[in-house]
Amino acid sequence: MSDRIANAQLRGKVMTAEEAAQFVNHGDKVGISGFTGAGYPKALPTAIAERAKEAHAKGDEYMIDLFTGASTAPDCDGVLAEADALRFRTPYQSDPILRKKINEGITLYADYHLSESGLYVEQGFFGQMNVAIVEAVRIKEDGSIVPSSSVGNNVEYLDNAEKIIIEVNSWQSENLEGMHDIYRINRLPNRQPIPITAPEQRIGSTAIDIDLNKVVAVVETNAPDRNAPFAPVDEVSKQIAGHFLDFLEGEVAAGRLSYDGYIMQSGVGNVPNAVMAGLLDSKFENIKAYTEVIQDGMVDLIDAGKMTVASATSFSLSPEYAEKMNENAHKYRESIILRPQQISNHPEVVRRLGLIATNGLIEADIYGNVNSTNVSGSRMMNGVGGSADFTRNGFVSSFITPSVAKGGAISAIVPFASHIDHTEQDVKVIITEYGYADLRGLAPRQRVEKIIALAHPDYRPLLEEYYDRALKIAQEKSIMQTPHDLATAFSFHQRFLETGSMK
Ligand code: 0RQ
Repeated sequence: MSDRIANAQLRGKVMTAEEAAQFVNHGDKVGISGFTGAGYPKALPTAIAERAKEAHAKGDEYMIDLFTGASTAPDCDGVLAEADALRFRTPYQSDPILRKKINEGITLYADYHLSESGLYVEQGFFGQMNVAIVEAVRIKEDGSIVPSSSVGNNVEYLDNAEKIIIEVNSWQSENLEGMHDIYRINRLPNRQPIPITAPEQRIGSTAIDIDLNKVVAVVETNAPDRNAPFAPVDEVSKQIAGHFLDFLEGEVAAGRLSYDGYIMQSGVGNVPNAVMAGLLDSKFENIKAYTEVIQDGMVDLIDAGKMTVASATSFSLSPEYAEKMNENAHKYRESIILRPQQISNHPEVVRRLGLIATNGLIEADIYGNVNSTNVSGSRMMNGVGGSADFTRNGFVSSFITPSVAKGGAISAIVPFASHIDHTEQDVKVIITEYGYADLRGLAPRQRVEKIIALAHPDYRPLLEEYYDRALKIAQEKSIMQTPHDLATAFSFHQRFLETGSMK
């Protein structure tokens, strides 16, 4: 048995994943660790999926409701979705098989703000949590657990579930201990201010104390986190990163930002990663991140001495960088803090710190409403994640996107967003490879020209034509605040559904 389990009582609970899966029953609400492919349980999901397949082969029902930090990986969400073992899923996912099951109607999906999902569990909105399954680097002598490469909603699940299963993963570096900062927010009506006034502040403990009597199983694993590698930075991403830096330079010129101490939040994905590559060669120094995930680009900024601290809830690293993190965790824990997602994404702290938020989008409309989640208004992509936690509360909230998707068949700029996650009030800057539109201080009609200029040239005339038509109708009827032609507002989407292209 691994010396990573230092508590005698819990050493007595060690068993196989198959044995532990017997504690997870049909209909259970199961809260697990895991955030963007980091720190999810490696053995139980497959064992639960096997139980589901066996039950289904016998004609029995077996499905669970699964709660996580955010997305996980093929050997977690993927295997469970494949086995039709997921009845309900929240708060975020990005697995292709699970996405298919959600869109086919097999799995119900509740897409919630990541800062609030743990709160909902505490408040009982989902009913009683039955099982918490959490990956740990090690179990300490007193039974408290050192989380692994993410914290997510671990505390909320461990506190609120009836049973606890711990996976101790020896692939994760023991030197991650000391990187976490575990802090519980008092329940209402006893809330106090969260005492974070700078990203580098630590306010809690490095391990999670748990009720040992709830632990029904401890499972030992040795398996890597599974994140996809980032794509090489392409020309479009480079152009977007360039415009983003121009925007930052403009903020410096206007006296709203300094080259020293820019605080960033960055969404996940290839384009945000390219922006970080752009920052490597910029004039910005002493960059700090108060964000949700730490990706390769941030590690590069730390290595280059450009970034002094990164506070997040999880890693979202390529396999190469995950290995590097494991080898050098003793060094990185000096500049990286992993917090519960209620804290990493907390509106109170985000507003106080005055950070610049940067996220991706599916589409923006000509007035600046943004859709991050539902393709053509209906098909779920990933979820809102933490993008709204940061967008609503950031000092400046920006969105970065290529002007087209799917080889040009889809325009990221549309007449009317077919689903709205971020409203015109929250979206301050939009950036594509054609430039940036600074929407601050502008009324809806003043934004239109700037936003259409961001669209791909193939789509600009179609958007201008739409706006002319909308204006004419609005003038006739004296409804000029946000002119629309409702009859054709979704014509781009309709054309795409009918022909496979918005053109
Ligand atoms: O799919 O690879 O199959 O072609 O979306 O698109 O351009 O690589 O951009 O990786 O930044 O993702 C909104 C999905 C953008 C992401 C979204 C398709 C496109 C491609 C990826 P393919 P890109 P990104 C904090 C922040 C919500 C959560 C969030 C997201 C794939 O940013 O999930 O912000 N955001 N969290 O082809 C159809 C469109 C499309 C489209 C792009 N209009 N229609 N498909 N795609 N636009 C982190 C967390 O919360 C964890």
